[in-house]
Amino acid sequence: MRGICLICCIWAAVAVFPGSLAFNIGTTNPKVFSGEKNDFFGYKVLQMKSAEKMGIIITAPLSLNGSGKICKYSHEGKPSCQTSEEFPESNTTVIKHLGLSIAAKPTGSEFTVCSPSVVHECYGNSYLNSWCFSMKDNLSSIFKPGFQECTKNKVDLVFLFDGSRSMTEKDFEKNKDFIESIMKSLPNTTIKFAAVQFSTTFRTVFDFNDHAAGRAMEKLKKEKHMAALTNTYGALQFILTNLFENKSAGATPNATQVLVLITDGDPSDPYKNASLKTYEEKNIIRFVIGVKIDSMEKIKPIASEPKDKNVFKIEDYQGLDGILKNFQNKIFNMEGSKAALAGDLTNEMSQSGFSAAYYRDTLVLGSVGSNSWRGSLEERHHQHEKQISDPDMEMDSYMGFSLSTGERNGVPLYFSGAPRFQHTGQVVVFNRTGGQWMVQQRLEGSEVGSYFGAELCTVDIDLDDSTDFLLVGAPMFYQPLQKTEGKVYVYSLSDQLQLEMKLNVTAPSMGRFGSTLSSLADLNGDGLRDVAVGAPLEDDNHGAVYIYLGDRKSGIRHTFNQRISGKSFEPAMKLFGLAIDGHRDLGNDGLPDIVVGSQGAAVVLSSKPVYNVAASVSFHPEMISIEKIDCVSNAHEVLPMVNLTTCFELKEATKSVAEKANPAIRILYMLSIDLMRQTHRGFFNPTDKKTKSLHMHCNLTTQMTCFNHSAYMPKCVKDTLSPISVKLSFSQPDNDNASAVLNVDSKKDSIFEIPFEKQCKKNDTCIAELEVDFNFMTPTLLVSDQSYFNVSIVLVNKGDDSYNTSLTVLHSPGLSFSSMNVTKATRQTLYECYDLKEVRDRTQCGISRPVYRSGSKVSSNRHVDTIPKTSQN
Ligand SMILES: [Ca+2]
Ligand SMILES: [Ca+2]
Ligand SMILES: [Ca+2]
Repeated sequence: MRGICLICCIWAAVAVFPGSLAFNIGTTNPKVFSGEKNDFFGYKVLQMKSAEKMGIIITAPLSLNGSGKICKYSHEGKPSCQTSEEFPESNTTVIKHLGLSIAAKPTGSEFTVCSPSVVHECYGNSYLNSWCFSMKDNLSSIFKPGFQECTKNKVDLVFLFDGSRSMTEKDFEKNKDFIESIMKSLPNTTIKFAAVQFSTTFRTVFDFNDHAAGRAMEKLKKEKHMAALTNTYGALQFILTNLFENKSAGATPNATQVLVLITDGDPSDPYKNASLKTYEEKNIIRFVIGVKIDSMEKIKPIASEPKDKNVFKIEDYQGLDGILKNFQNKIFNMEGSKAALAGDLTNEMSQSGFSAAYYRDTLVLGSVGSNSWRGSLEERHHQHEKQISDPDMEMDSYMGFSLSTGERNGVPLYFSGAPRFQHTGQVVVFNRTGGQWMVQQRLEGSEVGSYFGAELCTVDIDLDDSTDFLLVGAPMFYQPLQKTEGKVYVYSLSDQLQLEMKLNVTAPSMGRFGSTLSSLADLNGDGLRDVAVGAPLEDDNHGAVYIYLGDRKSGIRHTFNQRISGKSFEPAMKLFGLAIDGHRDLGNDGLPDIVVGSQGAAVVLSSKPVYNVAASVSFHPEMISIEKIDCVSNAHEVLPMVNLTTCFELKEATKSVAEKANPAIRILYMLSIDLMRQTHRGFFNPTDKKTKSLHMHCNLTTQMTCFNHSAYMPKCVKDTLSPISVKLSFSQPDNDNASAVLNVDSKKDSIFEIPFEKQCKKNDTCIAELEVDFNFMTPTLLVSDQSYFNVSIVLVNKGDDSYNTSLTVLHSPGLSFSSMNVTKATRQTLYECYDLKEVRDRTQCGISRPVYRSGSKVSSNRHVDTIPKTSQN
């Protein structure tokens, strides 16, 4: 029978991948698609599948003077590129940076590219916005994401005109004409007008309700000249109370309020800071038109800032005609440019499509700029658009900077990063309940300026269509002591739709680790998706991509499994890791490929098959014979110990297409005897007792491969109680260039024990039963010089093996042991007798060391001399 020690493939995770940084992403012969560095070719990459053909999309958002380009490459054949100039809209719109964001439908056949920096005009002001392009096979359609219109603004405008006696009737009429002209030129606006004549007292000529009802012009025409003083400050207060703050006069809540003061004299009443302060606090825009006034100093304070744009000086009332056009424009623009004046942008700068993602066939776009850069999401499904925002988002938070979608137990979830929220960043989770998107949870960043949430990635670790983890990138997270930049947080998503932080990983260096996050296909064949993290500024902007193997409990493993440096390519890449997509097999070998974008090139990296090794070791005989072991005779002979047989068999963990799989993995394996003991009891070379280890290179295949080795031992093995330990270990020394790789999780070492032969009945515990029989063979002892006597000793072992057996004879100090000889023995018995130092009354003999076997019986004669009394001292 053979003793067999099997090392089976262990599937459980082994903590850390040792030293080497390579695993199964091949980097030696990558497929490289090159483009212009200045065009930022490679800014976004996407794997796609059209009509059963695999291909990749690469964008170059700065090509063609910054208008952008999208190129599509099939595995064979030439690329087809599309520029924004080919879209009819390019005649009327300056399309910029096409390809800054990209998203593919989960089916992979349709994708959307956006150019979120299109300049558009709102009533004379330029804003950034976007166009997006959806492409399916070779058909493309263009659409303008919603919620980026120029916001119509409500304006309440009051004319305050001078009715003092210093003006003529003609001037007074001219003034009324001016007001009438402005109102007539703005017929279809949301502006509501009112007018007040002031002199010593004040009178509402028409209020907002009159204007809305069409009575304004008539009332204005009938208005009589008051012809008294110029109580300007009193009039300002009057307007506040009677018009701007008076709902019954038709004032619109939250309207932009505008006052146009037309006067030909300095105020007669004293300067009232209080009423001006109220105007200031309420952001009421004030224009002042001074007629025939030498110095504007007294009326200038009434105008709002900027004074040089809001104060007008004219020579006489005829001059009003000259400023009419200018004034009309100013007021007209006010309707659309509340933002510019009051600093509150709604959708003028939304930049919809700054980020893009699909949830099933619904496209979701991030609109970072909407609502004063609070940001929002825009959902687009069959031409229906819906804006999703967080009511508690603060200004300048940039929500929509990043975007990821998921689903847990059938509930759709949108995740969006607001990396500037309170300067530390935030991620908002939206959950759709009852057709409404509600904020489910918020995750907060911890470090100011870390850009927490600048990149997001959901992971369905077990490929069951239910999201399990959310990865959040904080690419600017800086650790000054370690000199590292970038951090990735991993959150698990519970069935209750709650995210809980499981782990975070940081970069080993500076380089914006976490700028890109991508959920990959299962690379190593453990049934769990794996993850790539980009650090595009590492290694002096050459960039690097880190591969983390997926983990069911913590999302990813604590340590990366492979680092691919942009510097390792020939020529070296720049900003390698700007974009990553690796969720499908682009070829047809059944193994996933990863597309990595860099500045000027996109690289397709193929994954190699991963194999587990089933290794077994058997030895023969199953126990080491102790029969010839002899520590008594001092022989330096070498004895055979056992024959070892090691067998290896490869089993693929990945699912490569069978006919192509013909792996030959070259491994280095090592056998060692008694590795942990100070003195080893065995060796592999019979002529060199130092050879306690054996190293072998061999090629493994899917066929079982076996190797035989002989192990030896010295004739004297003192410890035959504890078994000999043998360690088998193996590794793949050069997996960089190999066509297949050893699984990092495959167990690569094992220790097994070879016992020494034993004859012990109970539980391997030896209980020897030694019996000694002793007889004098010399009938009388004559005490004299040169005298001796003989004794016979019989030693029987009736029990189990006896280890390190010794026989001690106690005698009077006048006797001296002389010699011993075996007269009869059941097996060869060696012995060694010695006097003990300074002890004169006993003699000890080692019997058949190390083992006096069970059932042995030995008879011996001992010759004992008497020592003369004189020499006893
Ligand atoms: Ca899942
Ligand atoms: Ca995996
Ligand atoms: Ca492949």
